[in-house]
Amino acid sequence: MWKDLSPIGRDAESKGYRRHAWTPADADCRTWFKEQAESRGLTYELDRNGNQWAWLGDPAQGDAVVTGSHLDSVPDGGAFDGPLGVVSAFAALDELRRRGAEFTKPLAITNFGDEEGARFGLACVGSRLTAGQLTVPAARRLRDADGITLPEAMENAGYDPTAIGPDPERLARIGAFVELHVEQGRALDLSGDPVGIAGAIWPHGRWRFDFAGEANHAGTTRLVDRRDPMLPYAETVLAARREAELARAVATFGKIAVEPNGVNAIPSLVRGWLDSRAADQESLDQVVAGVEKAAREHAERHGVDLTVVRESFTPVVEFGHALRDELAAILGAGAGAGAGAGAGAGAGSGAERPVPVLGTGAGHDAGILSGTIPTAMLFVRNPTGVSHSPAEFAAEDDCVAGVLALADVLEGLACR
Ligand code: HGY
Ligand code: MN
Ligand code: MN
Ligand code: MN
Repeated sequence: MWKDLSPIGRDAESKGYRRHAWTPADADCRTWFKEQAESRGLTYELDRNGNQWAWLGDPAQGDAVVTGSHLDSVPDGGAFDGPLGVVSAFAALDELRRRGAEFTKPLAITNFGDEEGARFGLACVGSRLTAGQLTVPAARRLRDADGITLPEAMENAGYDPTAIGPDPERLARIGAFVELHVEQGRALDLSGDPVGIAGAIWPHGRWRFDFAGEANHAGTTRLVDRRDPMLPYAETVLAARREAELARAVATFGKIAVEPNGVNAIPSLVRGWLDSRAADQESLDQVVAGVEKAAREHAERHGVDLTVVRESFTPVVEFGHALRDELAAILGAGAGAGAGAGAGAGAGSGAERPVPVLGTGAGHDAGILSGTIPTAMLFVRNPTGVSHSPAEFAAEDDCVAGVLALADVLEGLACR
């Protein structure tokens, strides 16, 4: 499975993945998903928001157990962020069939569309639309760097965008959603565990800072006559780092757009996007307020106008304790690398201690859906701790431990 998926959308030079929503690489991933589903005799379904589902059993029965993740990536993303959860879902089903497990509830495997928001700037579009956390007018206004709207991109990719919108009936038929994901940090590497359970997702958001100055000739304009927006932008990037350190949070200006973007032209506009996250809302508010205050002071000093727009925000996600505790009970101490039915419990890393529960600063579809249905997450050790980069990694043994743990969880939730 992995070898069929891994070449799709991989840049030969950077070795990173460029599987952006509704592009040919995304289409190839979707074809791969459909083939995996149909080759297992699962019922393939595409929902109104372009999310893919592979069903075992009749969804109308209700109380379905669903597992999966996303196949899209950030620019030059890693191989595991998203795909590990989808591949592990199919592999866990194969394992349960090997065990002879008898399903008492419907099971679905999913690929949620546009989780990374790399093309339109908003993360988790597929799950937000489904959960009613993104209105249809707002979704229709999403535009990529070339001015193509989300509906146009869906249509160009052969999908009908006219039906996008909330899907409460679908969610009402789901009893639990469990997403397996590569850890985007080193907590499991430090604790020596192959698998962990998600505790909470930090509150996080994206803010756009528009610094509007005055375009002019780079060579003939005296320094005193300039209203150069690049200067307050640069000072704001440094201020963001300081504010994050003070609040024990994180803040990143990872994306910038400059107009007219000419080497020999002082910019008229510098647009920077801030991604900030913190363990609690108060700290996050402190960072953003501090960055905005600094940005306004620097902009004023350089005679530059500033507009700040909050483009997206996800409040803290505390994964429901009931499902999380059920996972912990199913997995017992040391999930994962065992062999055989229910082997997750007690087998695995050999260290007889509860499966660790981790917080994360990364957003996920499971986080978006947790407002509507019980959701939980499993993390698989990433010894590099790096993510959103080709350096992202998970060792094969740990991926197998993740599959066995997921199989144990699905068996505990959906089988006799
Ligand atoms: O940005 C995130 O946290 C996620 O990877 N979309
Ligand atoms: Mn990601
Ligand atoms: Mn992800
Ligand atoms: Mn000239």
